[in-house]
Amino acid sequence: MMSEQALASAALVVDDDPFSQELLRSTLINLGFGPVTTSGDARSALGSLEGGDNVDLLLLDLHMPDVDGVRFMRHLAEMDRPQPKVVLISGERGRILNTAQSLGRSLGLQIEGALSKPVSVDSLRAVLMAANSRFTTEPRLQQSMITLSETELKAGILGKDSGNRPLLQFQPKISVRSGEIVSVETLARWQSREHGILGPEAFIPLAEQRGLISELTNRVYTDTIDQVSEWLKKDSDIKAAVNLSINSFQDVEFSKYLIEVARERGVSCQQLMFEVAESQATQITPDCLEALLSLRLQRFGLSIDDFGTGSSSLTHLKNIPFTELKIDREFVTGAVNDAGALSILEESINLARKLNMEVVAEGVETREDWRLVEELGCDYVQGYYCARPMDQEQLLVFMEKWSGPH
Ligand code: G
Ligand code: MN
Repeated sequence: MMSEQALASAALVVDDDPFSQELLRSTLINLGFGPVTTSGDARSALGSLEGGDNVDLLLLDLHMPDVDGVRFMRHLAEMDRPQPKVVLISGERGRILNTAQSLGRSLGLQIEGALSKPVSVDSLRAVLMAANSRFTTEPRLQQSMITLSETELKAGILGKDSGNRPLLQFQPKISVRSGEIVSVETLARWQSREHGILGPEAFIPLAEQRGLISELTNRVYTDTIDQVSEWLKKDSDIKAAVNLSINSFQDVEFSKYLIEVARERGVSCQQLMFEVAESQATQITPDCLEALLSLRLQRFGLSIDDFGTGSSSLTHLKNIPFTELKIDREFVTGAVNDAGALSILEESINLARKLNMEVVAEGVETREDWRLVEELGCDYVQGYYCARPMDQEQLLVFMEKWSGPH
């Protein structure tokens, strides 16, 4: 039996098949859950969730006659209540389950995994254990509904309030061949007096809406360069990558600004890299392309981020001077046991090779993940197995201690 206090305890099974309902219920009880309720009727299950029934874990069948699992997820996401963790269940295998998982996550639900019927105690335990270790070991950012106010955002960006301000975290990128730290990705967070450290969803969309995104980007960029320049003074030539929105390049002056700031601060452009999400690759206009090209000519690195989640075509990729491809963690974490993810991972690596780009695997969480991406020929690894995002002081300690993966 798994330790109860570490796991969610109240569970709800929503499945129209009474036999499967009963099987799932006894499996959950076996795993130490309780109370476990079951429902064969999606509408009434939604009603009781809406009514405030306490549910920590929801097992949801994707195929039900009245409201199918996908519509169920949509209703659930719209509810103004604490969300249960969700495990999807289906008679289907592979792709449908994967697509449903991605869809659920894009709706903002906490989808912990997806299982094919018949669900065994072992498979359910594995999904819940993975979820559990993620939840207990990761000091989760507040992924809640918390959003800053416009006043807080402005004051913070302008540096008027030291307890409420943008904050940089860094996640090391490690060379698979040498095991060395070659660079870091800069991740924007928000230090809030009231709520602690907030993730990007709490302030990036707001900054975009209110026209403050370029101030924020500029702040992140200059802080990153200052950081790189400090490392250089300590004889460590670690590179840094900054995430950019393709929208920033609508302003033709933006790339000039990026070049100028690096020059002013005496940091060589080769030390810096920009990451653009693959989902934005289709929005690259001739103006953006020109900007990217001029950055490339200055020898900044250009990376295509979250690869596999967007819908860029080979033509898009071929025409843009990317130097690096970062495979989204969806296709890396646990890929050994997921045929769909594995084939996307392999294909992405082949594509990067053909286009002469270096490849980074994101979301390497275990030794097994590392071994797989090493075997498949990835150049770099980023992920919890080596290092979580950390602040500048923690990074210095990490750089001292790091002696390769074990
Ligand atoms: O979209 P982008 O790849 O820039 O996202 C980076 C985010 O991924 C960071 O917020 C970071 O916390 C998270 N992250 C980094 N490594 C891992 C990992 O190994 N597993 C998981 N689940 N998340 C990770
Ligand atoms: Mn990134």
